[in-house]
Amino acid sequence: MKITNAYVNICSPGRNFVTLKIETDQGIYGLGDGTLNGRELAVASYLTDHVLPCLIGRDPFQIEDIWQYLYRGAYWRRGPVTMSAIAAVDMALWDIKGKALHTPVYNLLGGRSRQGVMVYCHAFGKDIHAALEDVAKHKEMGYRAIRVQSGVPGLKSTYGVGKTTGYYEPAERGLPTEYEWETESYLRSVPGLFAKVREVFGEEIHLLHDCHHRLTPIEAARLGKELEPFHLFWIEDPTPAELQEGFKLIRQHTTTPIAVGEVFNSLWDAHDLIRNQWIDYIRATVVHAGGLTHLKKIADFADLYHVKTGCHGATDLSPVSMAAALHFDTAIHNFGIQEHMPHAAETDAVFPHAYFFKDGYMYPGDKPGLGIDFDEKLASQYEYQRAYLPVNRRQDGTLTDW
Ligand code: GCO
Ligand code: MG
Repeated sequence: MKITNAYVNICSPGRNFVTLKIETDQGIYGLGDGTLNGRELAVASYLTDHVLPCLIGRDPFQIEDIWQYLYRGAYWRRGPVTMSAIAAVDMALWDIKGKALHTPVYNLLGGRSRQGVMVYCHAFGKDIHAALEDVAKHKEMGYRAIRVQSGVPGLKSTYGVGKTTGYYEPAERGLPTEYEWETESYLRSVPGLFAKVREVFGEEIHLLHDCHHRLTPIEAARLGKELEPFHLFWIEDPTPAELQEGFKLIRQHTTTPIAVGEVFNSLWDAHDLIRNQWIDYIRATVVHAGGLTHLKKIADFADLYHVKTGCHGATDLSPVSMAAALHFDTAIHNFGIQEHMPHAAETDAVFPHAYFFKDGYMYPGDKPGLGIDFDEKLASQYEYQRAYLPVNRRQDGTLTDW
């Protein structure tokens, strides 16, 4: 089999997505996701201008060799743009191989390790009362694990809390919006939120919380310690992770489990975190961390150190990535949990898919390959529109992590 053609589509059914299609001489095609929220066109150009010309004529079954060719062969390594582009190619090649062999991708990754993939959803509210109502709603929908975020007294907006109920989408069209931030008010409000959630909903439900890179290690240590009585499944991204040893300090002070990795793009971003057992869950994703080929290596390395996976699954990962993540989650042994933020109806219509949600679990479906398709005609009705993630400033005007 040979690759005969490959092209990138950028569309915006509800939000922007970068989709790669690779075609072969046997009529089989594969799909990959290269969406990098707020920087979509950079990945599209990296693919179109630099990667795709090198693919024509290659055997799509040689996934490892093509991965190494694109990674080592570029000389310049890593980075979110490069690794998202490589991921898009990698996903499409696994999709092609599955279709050619008439088997779902989870079979190529080792076969089923479990029946269903436990997912966590997002509940939020402008205050504790509204957040509790949203938790009740999501529990009713069947979720067994719920991430809870609430507005912080004194702040006009905060991460994870949508303007309307039910749907949270951080990227906005136009230039970046500015959010405001004050750590002390946040730290004062979070323990009260979880005390209340446990009081109302009991111990059975798994609870998660995303700090979205906003704390210093010692502040995160304080939060982790104060949340211990409420037995969270994890706190996520407690502190920016460029300094991996920052997590040592958090670890020394708290037994609240720690998850990190949605902005990572290679194993090297998590190498010290994993081998020192400073984290419990690695959240790298198939699209931003070099595709299934590299994510499998991250998971296998993490497995040696009792670290489980918890793949990022926000709406800025297209349904192609969600499909790939679910095959991965079904196959690997050290799966922990999968994030699930349902896409808008327009997105689902453009990407018909075999995966589905039932009673707190998701399933990749049994179609050959990734079990995902792309309706290019429908996609052409949704033109790309520039959109950015917000930026964040403290109340005195200092720019801080969003
Ligand atoms: C999450 C994430 C997202 C990111 C978004 C950025 O845990 O789901 O933190 O909400 O902010 O994916 O593009
Ligand atoms: Mg997050």
